Amino acid sequence: VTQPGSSTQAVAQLAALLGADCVRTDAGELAPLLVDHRGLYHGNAAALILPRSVEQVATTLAFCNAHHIGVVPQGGNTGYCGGATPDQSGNQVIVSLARLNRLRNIDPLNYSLTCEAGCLLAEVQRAAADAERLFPLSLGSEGSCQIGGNLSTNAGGTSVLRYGMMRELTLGLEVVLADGRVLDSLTGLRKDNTGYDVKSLFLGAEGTLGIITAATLKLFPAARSIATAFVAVADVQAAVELLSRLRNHSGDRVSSFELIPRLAVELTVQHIRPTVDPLPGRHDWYVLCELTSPRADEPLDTVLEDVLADAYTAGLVQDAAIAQSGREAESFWFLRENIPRAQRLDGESLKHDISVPVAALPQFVTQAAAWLASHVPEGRLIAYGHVGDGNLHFNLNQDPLIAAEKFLGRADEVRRAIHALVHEFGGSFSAEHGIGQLKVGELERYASPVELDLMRAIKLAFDPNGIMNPGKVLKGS
Ligand code: FAD
Ligand code: 2HG
Ligand code: ZN
Repeated sequence: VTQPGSSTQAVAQLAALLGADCVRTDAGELAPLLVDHRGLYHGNAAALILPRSVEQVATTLAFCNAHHIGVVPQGGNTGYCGGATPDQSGNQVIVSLARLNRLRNIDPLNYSLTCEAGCLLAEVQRAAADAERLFPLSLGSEGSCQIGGNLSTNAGGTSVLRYGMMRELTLGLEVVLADGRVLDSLTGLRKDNTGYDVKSLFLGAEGTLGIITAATLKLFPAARSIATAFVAVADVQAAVELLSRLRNHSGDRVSSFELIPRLAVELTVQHIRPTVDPLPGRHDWYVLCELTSPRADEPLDTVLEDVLADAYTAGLVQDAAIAQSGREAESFWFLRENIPRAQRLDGESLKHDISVPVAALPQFVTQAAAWLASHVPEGRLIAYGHVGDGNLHFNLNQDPLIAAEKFLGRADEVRRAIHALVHEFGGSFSAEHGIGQLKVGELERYASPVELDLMRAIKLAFDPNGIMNPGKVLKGS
């Protein structure tokens, strides 16, 4: 938003306000923050701001607002849609939350925890576990993504089925607004009907409305009984039916239910050591399912075995391995969590983070797979993920015999076709990864005019100068 040339002066002023230690311009230090995790976007920045306190975040935003400088909040930079990457002008500043990483309070009786935005998700899970509680959000990137990034993308992952997405796991927020004012809504209240739920607008806003500096999160009783199985299923319909049976017979103890196609197993075994294929034969589809209970004496293995045996008799299940130890369960999860990395090591990918109603998933997969088989010989379908939420990563990997450019050249057409089919099924083209800069056009295409109007009005009310993460989520913002 600033004029070229004025940014050097602005950076010097920011350094004077915050201290030189908080304002970095070294090209080597900035380089990894200027490219997104998937390598889709490359930007530039006038500086990296590394605040140590909420007051320093407020000072930064008040200054940038007064000088119309674009601000790009950045957490762990693991996002999938280029939301944390600045534009190429070199006039924007990145505000990293990495040093705002204190656990402020844990309240076991209230089943809540308050932490700063820069805490890593894995650290928060550990802090909860140390207090014999569970913070259930679980993602493959949990060792490097931050709570602020999870809140801002409304992250999902592998336990949404039981515990919900980040929005449902949040009780309160502390946010610095675009003009530097601080919204302190860090309440641990479970019930609070006092007017509009303003804080909820920052969840999933991808840094376009303000910077989240802290959150109060919901905790649950720790899991004391766990049963995990890697199951070969007849098809996607069988997976959906198995989920329903498991939920019913276990008293809703299913915490994860992930669909995995054969190609995902093969690529992970091929590219990532030490991945082990849990079953001896080859099957088209698998699910990785986990049952958990806070009771130490709940016979979840027996429940799982019984349901799987019945499902085998009914022709839904073809084979299954029930983990005999925590180590074996970890090896099943190692396979699942490494699918994105295996995809990357195997070549180029086209990714579609879609959801449809769970019951419609089998029909959607059948139709979409048939279209791909007849129209896109350059790619191999690798559809996996959170089937219990109706959310699949409906991805394609480059056929090794086809040149990358030829495969990538099909991206727009394939996206168009898949998202059109998702729309027909009443689904979403952005189930859990967000919009960022990658899907701004898709939001324009699929959101209703009323929704877009309201979103623009909210943006204008919260950020009248348009400094917060310009160009992300809303077109022309
Ligand atoms: P970043 O990438 O740094 O930022 C993401 C967005 O949030 C940007 O728009 C940024 O500007 C904004 N932002 C960051 N911090 C703040 C803040 N404090 N205040 C305001 N705005 C902020 N996602 C899922 O939903 N489910 C999954 O299962 C999942 N699995 C993944 C597995 C792997 C291996 C990887 C690499 C990613 C995965 N993701 C998944 C995507 C990603 O990890 C999540 O979206 C995560 O929540 C992003 O957190 P981050 O700290 O890296 O955020
Ligand atoms: C997952 O569920 C992530 O593993 C990443 O959301 C999905 O790479 C992907 O498409
Ligand atoms: Zn996912």
